[in-house]
Amino acid sequence: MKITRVETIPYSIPYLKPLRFATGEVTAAEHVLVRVYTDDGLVGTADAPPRPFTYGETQSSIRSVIADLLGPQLDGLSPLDRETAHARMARTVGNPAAKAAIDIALWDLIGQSLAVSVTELLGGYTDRMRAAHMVGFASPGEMVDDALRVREQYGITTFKVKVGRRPVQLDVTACRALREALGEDAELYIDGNRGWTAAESARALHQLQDVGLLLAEEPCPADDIAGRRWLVQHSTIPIYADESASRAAEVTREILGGSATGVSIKTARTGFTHSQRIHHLCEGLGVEVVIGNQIDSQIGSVCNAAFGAAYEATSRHAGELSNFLDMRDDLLTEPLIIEDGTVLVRQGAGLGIDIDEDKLRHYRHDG
Ligand code: MUC
Ligand code: MG
Repeated sequence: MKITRVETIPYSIPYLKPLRFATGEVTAAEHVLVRVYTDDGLVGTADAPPRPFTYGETQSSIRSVIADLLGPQLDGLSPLDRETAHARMARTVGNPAAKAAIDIALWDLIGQSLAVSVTELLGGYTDRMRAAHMVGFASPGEMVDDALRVREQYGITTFKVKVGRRPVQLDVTACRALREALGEDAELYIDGNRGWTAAESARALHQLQDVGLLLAEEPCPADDIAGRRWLVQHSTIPIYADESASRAAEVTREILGGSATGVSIKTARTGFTHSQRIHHLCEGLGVEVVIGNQIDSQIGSVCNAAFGAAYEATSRHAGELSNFLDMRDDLLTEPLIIEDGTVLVRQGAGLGIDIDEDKLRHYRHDG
């Protein structure tokens, strides 16, 4: 089986309500559907969500880099030639979502050709993931309503609360209100998207001590090196690296440099191949991991669940798998279901997904 072509389809699906956080907001899923075609008729599929505020990519940059550089480099390779594909793609720096989507589509092809799921290919640990829901900026009352609705409708009991870049007191009030409304059994953690300074983080974490947070993700910039190390040394709550550790080398740097105690893994930026390397690296370093969310569609969430379920370490914590619930629609023929706070891994070969072509025609905007 040889790769013949990579297609990129930009589409836009509005959100029911915007997701707001310290570095920006998302009001529509303006993603790129990536399809890798082969000479024997199989097609690998993936979704690339551009996040300019985190990695600098846009819908058009993802399309261009695939059309001009990454796509042609795959011509004639077998989907199994992943090391060659990655060595060639590595000649281009950056562009994590574009590269991750290609990688995911290759694994989808391998799974389809062998008639096994990606989870089985990767590690096959379990067939399910507990889901965590990300609660964006709003008034504390609205954030509580959002969490209670998600718990009631989907059985989710783990929540990541967005904080940072607004008055610390407002974030503290929101976290307290969530703990009070959700009770002691709910799991709560925060994500600052680099929105606080190290000192603000320390003050907020001190005030939040009785809220019982699992962890604090990217509270202040990892580039503020001394401040961040100081925070990690003094915090009683584990500090997780998200956007500061999006490559294996960054994971090593942040962990060995004392700037983080745990790592968020997101298939939307490291695909399956590099997510696997980060997982193994963290296992070797003795560092805990959590499956994060790049504000993914159902396709992206299927990928995160497929990866998370493959390993013991990634399935131990709830993974962030539910933010597609805020999208008005999606592209899968068979929607992703969250029940009792759990996502089941797709049974089909590869990713086990089919795209609804009518919906794609409706939401695509490439003329
Ligand atoms: C997250 O965990 O930070 C917000 C920005 C981004 O790149 O991903 C989201 C969620
Ligand atoms: Mg984050």
